[in-house]
Amino acid sequence: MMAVALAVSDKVEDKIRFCFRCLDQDGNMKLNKQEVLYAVELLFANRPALYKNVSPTLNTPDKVVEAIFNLVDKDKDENLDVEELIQSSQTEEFNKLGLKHIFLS
Ligand SMILES: [Ca+2]
Ligand SMILES: [Ca+2]
Repeated sequence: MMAVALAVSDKVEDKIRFCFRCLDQDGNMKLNKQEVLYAVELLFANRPALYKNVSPTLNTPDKVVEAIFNLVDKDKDENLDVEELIQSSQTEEFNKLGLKHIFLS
């Protein structure tokens, strides 16, 4: 069982690292709010159903970006790094904010 769990978590980590690089437009290994907003706006455009039933606090891309930074940006430097994302991927909120669809699809 241990081996299975490790294999799965490696895969999640690989996917996050891959998507992170795609979204990191200036290649500085950090995602700023603009880069995350771009991803969230794409998600809103492509998967409108995803946000249809969410609370009013998450019904615009800007609000989702704020919520993502509150969750993921542990050191509050206004940038998301890949380790912060991998840590956050274990949480329920990660799925709720659509991060799963951004980084794990
Ligand atoms: Ca960047
Ligand atoms: Ca940070």
